Amino acid sequence: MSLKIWLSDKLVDEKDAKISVFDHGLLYGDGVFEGIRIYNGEVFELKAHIRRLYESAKAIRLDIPMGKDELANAIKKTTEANNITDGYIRLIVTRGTGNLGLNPFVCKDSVVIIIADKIQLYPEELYETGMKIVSAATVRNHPLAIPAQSKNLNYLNNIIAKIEALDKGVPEAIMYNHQGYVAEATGDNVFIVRDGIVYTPPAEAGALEGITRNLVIKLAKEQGIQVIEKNLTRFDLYVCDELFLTGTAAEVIGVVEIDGRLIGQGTPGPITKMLREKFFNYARGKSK
Ligand code: PXG
Repeated sequence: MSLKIWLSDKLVDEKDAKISVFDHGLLYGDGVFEGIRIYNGEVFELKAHIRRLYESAKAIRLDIPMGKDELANAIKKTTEANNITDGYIRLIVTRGTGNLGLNPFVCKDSVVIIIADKIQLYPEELYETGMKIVSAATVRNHPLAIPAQSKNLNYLNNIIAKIEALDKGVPEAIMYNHQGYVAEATGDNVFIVRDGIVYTPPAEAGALEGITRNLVIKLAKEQGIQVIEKNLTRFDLYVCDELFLTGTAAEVIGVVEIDGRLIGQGTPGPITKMLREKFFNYARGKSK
């Protein structure tokens, strides 16, 4: 089935959804994006995603050529035109067509692209058995180079770490920052549990402030669980009781082994399972 894609100011057929080879999004990775879920026909946490997109854009001095309400409307139109009730939205703003120089200001019009499609998920059994992961040797981008809070089209740092994971036969890798503290996984935030307390690295450690992360923190607190944002070391991951990742695609997924060290009993722990279930129900509108 051919999709309808939002391109700049209207819906077009997939085959006509094309951008210039001079688009700086392609030439330099100059642009920003969001990955958003649709559950039961509702765009999940739309306000938070739009806010983050505008903040990512502001950080790189990219003007988004439409207002927030207008953008929300375009997203809605795109999901409806493709009859997606459970799926995934990729929202992209590229710098637009320029020339073969770096100067972004020669690009007159930034390009808004909205794709609504099915989502590629981890197999269901991985949530039951838990995931094995490794530590990446590739250091997370220095925050004074590219801030992790800005979700931009430069994903090579993450992709190189993802290749390390795949080369070792696992789906994810933990990335550490220039100081050796845990930053995040290649497309997910990191949490550990120790003695009943939940810990996650602060954004300053080089983590994207994940929308799933923020919700999981809220859901944990609602259950009376203490959540502490603090710097974590590789050692902390090795000796924790539970380790889990959060993100738009993965939701909440338990990790049972890292760098050959078993976590807890080698199956997803009780707090991981509870938070996964709370998040699952919240996202699907069962416990609002
Ligand atoms: N860190 C990074 C580097 C990410 O790219 C997250 C954390 C989690 O943030 P959210 O807001 O999603 O909780 C992300 C998000 C994919 C995919 O297809 C990846 C993301 C989002 C959607 C899809 O792998 N990354």
